[in-house]
Amino acid sequence: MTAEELLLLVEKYSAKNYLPLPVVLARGKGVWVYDVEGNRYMDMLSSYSALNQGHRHPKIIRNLKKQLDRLTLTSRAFHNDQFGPFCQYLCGLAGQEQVLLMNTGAEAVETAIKAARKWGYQKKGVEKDKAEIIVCENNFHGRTTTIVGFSSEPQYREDFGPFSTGFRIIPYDNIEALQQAIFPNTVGFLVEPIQGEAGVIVPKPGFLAQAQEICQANKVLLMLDEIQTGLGRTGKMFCYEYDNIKPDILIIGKALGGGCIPVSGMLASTEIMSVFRPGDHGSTFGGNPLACAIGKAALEVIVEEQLPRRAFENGVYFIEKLRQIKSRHFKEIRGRGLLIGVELKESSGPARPFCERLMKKGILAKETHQQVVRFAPPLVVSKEELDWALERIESVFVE
Ligand code: IF1
Repeated sequence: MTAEELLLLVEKYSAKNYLPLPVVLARGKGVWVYDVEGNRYMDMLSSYSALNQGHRHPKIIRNLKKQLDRLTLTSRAFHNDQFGPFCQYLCGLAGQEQVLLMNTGAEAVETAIKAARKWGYQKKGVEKDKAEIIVCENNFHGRTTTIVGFSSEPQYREDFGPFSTGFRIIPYDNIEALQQAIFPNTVGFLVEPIQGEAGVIVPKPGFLAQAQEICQANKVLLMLDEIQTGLGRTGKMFCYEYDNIKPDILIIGKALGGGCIPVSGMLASTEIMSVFRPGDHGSTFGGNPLACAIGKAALEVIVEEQLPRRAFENGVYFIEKLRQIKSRHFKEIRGRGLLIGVELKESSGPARPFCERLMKKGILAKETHQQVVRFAPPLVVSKEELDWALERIESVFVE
């Protein structure tokens, strides 16, 4: 089928909950994807950081195919031989005692919310159904009705109410606001180390360390959503490492699935995880043998290919080169590792037309909110490939 014929099917049979760029992809390898006509593009979105290892990484695909020929799904009603080794490897890498495996990021966030509340009632003595969790303005933690209920983005909430109570919104990167938002019923502070969807907002150095101090002093769980920033994206295995801290609850997803299937998890101490008793929580696919086999291979690739260090070094290089581009459209270039946002001036109009022009030059990037173009290539990208991209980025932003 031609791209036009395929797009007609989408028009007719799919909900319009996205406005994709007009490109129909058919193949992918590494940082490159190919449309149905065979045109090549560099993927500078990495499916919102779910492709840190690149498209169809050989080791991940090999492990996937091997597991496909053995066992794919058992449910957690029975054990499977991939589950324990993956949990052990993941906990070791994160320096956490236990993990509860789920599928999507939002599910892992919901799991963390349930854990924090239950911990609050059972371990902190918070009054039943009065637990509060602090979140930040411009947060993005997923699309369930509970999660969008504490979003500050009107579009994510509009006509989806009524919403859950028990959340308090404070400004991001504001320690005083955090201190003032803590009350006896506060059980957790849920926050992204860098706000991705908000436009790659990097907090002041030490923000997380100060937040942890305040949380510890008030017996509040620090719950870090590293679904987008984790697994090497910002130049460290986990973004919180920049502040030399470790969260009480760590939430990961996206690249944990190696660019193949949804794998997510909530990690914490045995003390926190012990609030879950058999039957309290679960999911049909959570911890399935295929997900565990892929998840372990996905992590091994990140470790063996030193993707956090590569993201750090290539990120420094890429941001430096972007800043050398003298574009009248650039307002600010910010980010860490290979999570980079280029904010355009209002006078330049919205970012979307620039993304369409980038597409015509062979680069697939996505705007976030109106004015920011996010550049987040797979972490396996080479300097030569970044140079290839920089040439085309310059040709779009410098007339
Ligand atoms: C969309 C962006 C949006 C996330 C963080 C949890 C989740 C995400 C920090 C939920 C998911 C995705 C979802 C996708 C677009 C993308 C996204 F931030 F990455 F750009 F929307 F804000 N925490 N982010 O980034 O994980 O349930 O999707 O597996 O919903 O449009 P999920």
